[in-house]
Order: sequence, then C-alpha cells, then structure tokens
Amino acid sequence: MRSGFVAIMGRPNVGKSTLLNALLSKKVSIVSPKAQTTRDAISGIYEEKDLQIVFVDTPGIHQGERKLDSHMRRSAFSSSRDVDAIVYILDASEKDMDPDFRIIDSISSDAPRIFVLNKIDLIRPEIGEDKIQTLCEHYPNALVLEASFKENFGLKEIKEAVIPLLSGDMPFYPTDMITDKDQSYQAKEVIREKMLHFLRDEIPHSSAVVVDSLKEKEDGIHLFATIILDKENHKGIVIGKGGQMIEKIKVAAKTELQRMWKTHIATLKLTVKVEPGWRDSPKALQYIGYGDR
Ligand SMILES: Nc1nc2c(ncn2[C@@H]2O[C@H](COP(=O)(O)OP(=O)(O)OP(=O)(O)O)[C@@H](O)[C@H]2O)c(=O)[nH]1
Ligand SMILES: [Mg+2]
Repeated sequence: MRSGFVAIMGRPNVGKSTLLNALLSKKVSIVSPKAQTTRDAISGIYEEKDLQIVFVDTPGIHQGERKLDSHMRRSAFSSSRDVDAIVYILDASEKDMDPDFRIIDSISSDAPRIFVLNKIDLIRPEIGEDKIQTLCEHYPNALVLEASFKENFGLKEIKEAVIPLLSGDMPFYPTDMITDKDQSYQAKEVIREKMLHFLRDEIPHSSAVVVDSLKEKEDGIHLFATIILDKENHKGIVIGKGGQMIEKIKVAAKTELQRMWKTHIATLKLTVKVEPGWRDSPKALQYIGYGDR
C-alpha cells in the first residue's frame, strides 16, 4: 500500500480545481472563469488498489491586502507543509512567468516540486517549448510536464510522477470517501459557484455564503443559506427584478447539488444580508468560516 498527500498550488485561475476534479472524475472543488474562486484548502481522495493519494486543492496565490486574502494565502502555504509533493500549475497562456518564480521561491516546504504547464490548448507548441525550457533552467532538478486539464490531457503523467514520492503505507481516509468537506461546505461552494457564473466580478468576489441549516428529512434535504454581501447596492442586483436573479442562482445550485448528492432537495432557501467590510473583519470572517483556526 502506498499513500500520501500532494498539494496543488499556483496563481489564481490556472486550473488547480479543474485538475482536482479531473483526477477524481468527480466534482469536488468549484471552478469558474473568474480568478480567486477557491478560498480554502480542499482535499480530494484518489484511490486505486493499494494506493491512496490525497490531493489538496488550494486557493490561488495572489497579493490582495484584505484579511480574506491573507486567509487564502495562509491556507495555500500551510497546505504545502507536510506533503510528499507539490504540483505547481502554471497557465501556459500567461506571458509573464516572473510572478510564478516569486511564488515558487517563497514556498518554504522542501517537498519535491512537479511543474505543470496547463492550458497548452491555448498556445502554439513552440511557445510551450520555450516556457518549459525556461522552467527547466530555473529549476534543474524538478520535473516539468505539459497539460490541458480541460481536455483531460496530462493527468496520467501527473499521477505517475507523484506515486513514487508518496511516503505513507496506510490509508489516511476511509475507502470510498472522496473529499474531506461535508455537505454544508459543498452547498455553500456550489451557491458561490452559481453567483460567480451569473454575476459580474465584483459581486461574487465580495460575497460569501453561510449555510444556516441543512437537514435530511423523509421528503429530501432542507437547506437554508445566507448570501453575505459587502455593499447595500449589491442587494438589488443579487435579488434582481422581481427576484429573478436569486431564483436563477437557486435553481442552478439546486440542480447541481441534486446531481452531486443523488438526493432530492425539498427546500433551498436563500436569504441576502449586507455586512459591510466583512472581508476585513476578523469577527465576520470567523463566523463566515474564513477565520484563524
Ligand atoms: N483553455 C483551457 N482552460 C482551462 C484549462 N484548465 C482549466 N481551464 C479553465 O480555467 C478557468 C479556471 O479554472 P479553475 O480550475 O477554477 O482555476 P483555479 O486555479 O482553481 O483558480 P482559483 O480557484 O481562482 O485559484 C476555468 O474557466 C477552467 O475551465 C485548460 O487546460 N485549458
Ligand atoms: Mg480553484
């Protein structure tokens, strides 16, 4: 039996959560075309006979100055500790690799690094070759791979590269457990994902979702959640004319959660609340779930 932990790190929007879901063939972490989608470290448990790999998806590392940004950075960097390997993802379509070099050099963990140049579907092959050469020159001992997670290309190579690095010989999670996150967490994330999908950048980035209650009854799941906004004038946009926008978010979240859980959702109620400055308030962050442990 081989087992171990692998952190998936990189800048925002490079495809870390897409990779986690593709490795597990299951949606565990939300994905969106907008940067800063993931806000916590999320483990996805990959299993084969005599093998368990815990892949940890992390928030994209960025320089925001709010306390929420610090929480995200902290949860990314602390995930790099005590892992057997770090899979560092780069977006092949990004011109400047210097921000990546700065981040890579600031990861204090001495776990071996595997660099993956993702989104190669977006670039000409010679551009990819140049970038791979630059990476190899900077980090002569590291393995560098190419991938397009969207097209399921390069996944097998990532798995094969991490297996020899795993140091455990016992499973860390029970068999058939796919993620360390519970249903309440999944619900809040799927609601956030639908907000990222339907609303323009500023609103989902300055919002959070709190699940107030999730109960399984005979007729299905009853879920009550609150959307927390930063500005009073966002309230009207999130609710929409005659409640149309919030209804769209609700229907999309309900459909997705029913598919994920293979269970009927009897109630999904969303309430909107304004809490100005929540991203910089330690008390609000704690209550919302982004506080210090
Ligand atoms: N063209 C292309 N797009 C991709 C690929 N992989 C991921 N994407 C897209 O890139 C966007 C960001 O993907 P995510 O998986 O959410 O990125 P992330 O690194 O987890 O982002 P954060 O959570 O914000 O740090 C989504 O729109 C994905 O569909 C790829 O190989 N090619
Ligand atoms: Mg993500």
